[in-house]
Amino acid sequence: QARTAGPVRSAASLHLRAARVLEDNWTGASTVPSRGLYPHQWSWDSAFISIGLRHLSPLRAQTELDTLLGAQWGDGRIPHIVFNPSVPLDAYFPSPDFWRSSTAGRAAGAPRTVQTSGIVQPPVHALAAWLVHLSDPGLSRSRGFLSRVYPHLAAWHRYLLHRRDLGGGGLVSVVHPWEQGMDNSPTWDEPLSRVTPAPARSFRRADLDHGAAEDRPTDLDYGRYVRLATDYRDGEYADGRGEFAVEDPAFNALLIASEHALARIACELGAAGTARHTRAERLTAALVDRLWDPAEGMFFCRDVRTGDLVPERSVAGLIPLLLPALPRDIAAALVGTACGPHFGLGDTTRLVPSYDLTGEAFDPHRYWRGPAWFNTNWLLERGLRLHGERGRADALRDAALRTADASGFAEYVDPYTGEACGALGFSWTAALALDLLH
Ligand code: 9WN
Repeated sequence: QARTAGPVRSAASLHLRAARVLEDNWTGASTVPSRGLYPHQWSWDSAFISIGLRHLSPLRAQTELDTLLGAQWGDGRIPHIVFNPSVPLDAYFPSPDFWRSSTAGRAAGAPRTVQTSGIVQPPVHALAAWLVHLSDPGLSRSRGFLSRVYPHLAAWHRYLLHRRDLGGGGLVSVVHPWEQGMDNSPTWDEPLSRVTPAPARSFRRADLDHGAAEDRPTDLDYGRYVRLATDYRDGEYADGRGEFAVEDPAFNALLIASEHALARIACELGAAGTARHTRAERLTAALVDRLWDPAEGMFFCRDVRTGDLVPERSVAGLIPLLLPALPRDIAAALVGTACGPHFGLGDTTRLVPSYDLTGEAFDPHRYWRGPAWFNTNWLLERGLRLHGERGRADALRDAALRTADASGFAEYVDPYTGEACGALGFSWTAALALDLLH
């Protein structure tokens, strides 16, 4: 049985502590994920951060998203990192001189004045923009927030749906593990094994200045990350050529949830949202068709280069629970899998782990190979609530709040004990705790 972390300390003081983390990580125009390990702006972090920030300052939440969208490329992609020019180059690897966005990304329309990476991250942004709007519709309307972000978000979805349908089945492919956001998930082991690693001496891992080596991806993982990113850059960030192309259920589910949000934004702006809702439903059907495994009761990744499903159980395969148009029997099967021996929800684990508890590669401390993360648990809490699982959703919310607070808003935690791993004072942990509190 999982240990409990004691009673939630007062909600008001939890609110204050979470707000302080976000205050400390605020740079004036956006929020860093963590001061030491991640000193720039990250794409999906900012989306989650704005969802929490809206409870402190809807204006700051709008600014967070405006800053990110200000770095969008002409082809519609939202880069996974927007670099802060005042941070030394050696503070984070890969740095702007690796990505060379303003030169190598010229053909794809990279901005000239701001340096960014050239890959993307999961499209949580339209969902975030809609939630930010709802927190203070008056302020949002008076500042023209939705009419300003809508064309950017529409172009972003267009890029993904048109340039990234590498499997030809209507779903989006990621071309790098960093794009999906669960960097060293065992899901990538097989598709990555075909990639020749860049030599370890050709780069310096700044992450090891801040994080424990046994909690982080290995040097071999990094060699492959660097090789894939180098090849993408050297091909001027043109899509469709790389060795690595994977359809991931979480990435696609977040796109679909965001497409539903974009439909709501369109309605709020006086346009019809029906076509977008219909497209979201069509994408949900494609997700089921291409990635659902009825025998296992969860979604899996499809390796586009081999055409096969990757038989590793990652939390990414549960995230489609977030989708309103999911068939009832599939939603019920996902809840069963989350509560079963592989993820232990409401039973052996305190929070849902990032990877199969019974999997050979399971490691409770190594990054995305087992630890529990707060963004995925927040998404599952929403999914449970959406599909009528109120008791389970309440229990998961309480566990997330206790664990976020007791761990010092850790980046990730041991899924059994809640022990803190990675950075402390991590922004999306604080932000999503704030959101669960409200
Ligand atoms: C690479 C910022 C990011 C998160 C990712 C997480 C980690 C970066 C890294 O940190 O990735 O993008 O250096 O390890 O895996 O999900 O967005 O918090």
